Amino acid sequence: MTERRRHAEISGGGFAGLTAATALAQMGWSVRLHERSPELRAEGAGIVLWNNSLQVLDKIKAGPDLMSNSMTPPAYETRMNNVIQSQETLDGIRWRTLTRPHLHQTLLVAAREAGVEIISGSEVTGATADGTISFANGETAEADLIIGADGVGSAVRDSLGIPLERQRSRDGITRFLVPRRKAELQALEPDTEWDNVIDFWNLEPRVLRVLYTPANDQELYIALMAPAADAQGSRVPIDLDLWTSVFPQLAPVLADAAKIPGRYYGYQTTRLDHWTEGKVALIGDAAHAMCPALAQGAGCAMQNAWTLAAAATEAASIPEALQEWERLERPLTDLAQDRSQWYADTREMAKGNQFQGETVTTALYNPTDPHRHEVP
Ligand code: FAD
Ligand code: 5PR
Repeated sequence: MTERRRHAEISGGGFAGLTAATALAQMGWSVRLHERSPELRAEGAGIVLWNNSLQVLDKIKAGPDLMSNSMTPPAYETRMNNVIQSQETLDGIRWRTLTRPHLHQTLLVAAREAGVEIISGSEVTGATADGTISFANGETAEADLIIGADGVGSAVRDSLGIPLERQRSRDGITRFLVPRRKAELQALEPDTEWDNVIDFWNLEPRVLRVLYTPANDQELYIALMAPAADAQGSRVPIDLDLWTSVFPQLAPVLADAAKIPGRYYGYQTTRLDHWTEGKVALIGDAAHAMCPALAQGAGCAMQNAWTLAAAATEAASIPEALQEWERLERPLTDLAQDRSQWYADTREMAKGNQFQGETVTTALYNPTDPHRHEVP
């Protein structure tokens, strides 16, 4: 007996949508993915991934490609007014730093190899609980499963009228990819290990922070944080004199950042009343956008993409399976959201020694372990 191949339609070609599409296709589904932009590429600079998403990337066979152009820095260092507070080696925690374009490209290759049909320039306008997706060009399509992975402004979510709460924070950040310039930085500060992640905090006399994250041998990810109320600190392109006066040891890479237009993102959290409705499920920023403190937004997106694909594949009834998936998986993402929001509100990361306890619960999670919800 041959069963009809089940079909999924996905809105959004970001990290969430590409991961879900690849996982479903590898699990035997026919999958169409719609990306509104005419081009398939990642915006933004660098990213940190932890065990939860690295396990998923292994499962969808994107691991080797990812490892080829990423790194695990020797330590996560935290400084306050340039005084080292901690150098956490994160022993026993799997983590990688890389660029967003590299992660996106890796996922795109995996999706294509898995047989996902990717349609760029295709804008989704909404979906219904009974499995109809609609497009800006007036067309509609039917599916056994529809995934809204269309980001923080999700059209799929909004078409379903799912109630949400949005919490904004006082701080925000501008992110850049620049050349490493390790030799120049070493000349300025020879005793510094410039392969570390270095989280340079200044709270007094003024809140300004630079998160320095080597992404590979050539590329450096730097994120510049300032309160939204600080017009000069949050300005783009950045005010080079201001940033260089506070962080003189970073002068060469700040000069590169100042040449890039940049965009200031205010920290915010989006919480939904529910993530699924009938045959529709939401994942990624569409369902659970979070502050970046734990570096878990994309991690949770990929984790939920994988567990959703697995749950739907095993399901006798998709709507019931989706509800059960949310019940089992959502608490981990809620925790990451709450914890990240708390760090954004309190700026407690500045104290150093933060990567322990609940802060790393999501980072250590293995969403591909079939026994993960069993009580030991
Ligand atoms: P998106 O990346 O927003 O992708 C959505 C896609 O859907 C886009 O391609 C968009 O064009 C498309 N789309 C939108 N509307 C439609 C439509 N109507 N029809 C079709 N397509 C549509 N996470 C980490 O894990 N580690 C980090 O280090 C990290 N750092 C961060 C730093 C900052 C400052 C911020 C703001 C976030 C950070 N994140 C990090 C979070 C991470 O970037 C996001 O959580 C992640 O990119 C979300 O992926 P997504 O696929 O859900 O959404
Ligand atoms: N961690 C990472 C990051 O990119 C940001 C933050 C923490 C990896 C911001 O860009 O706290 O803002 C943060």
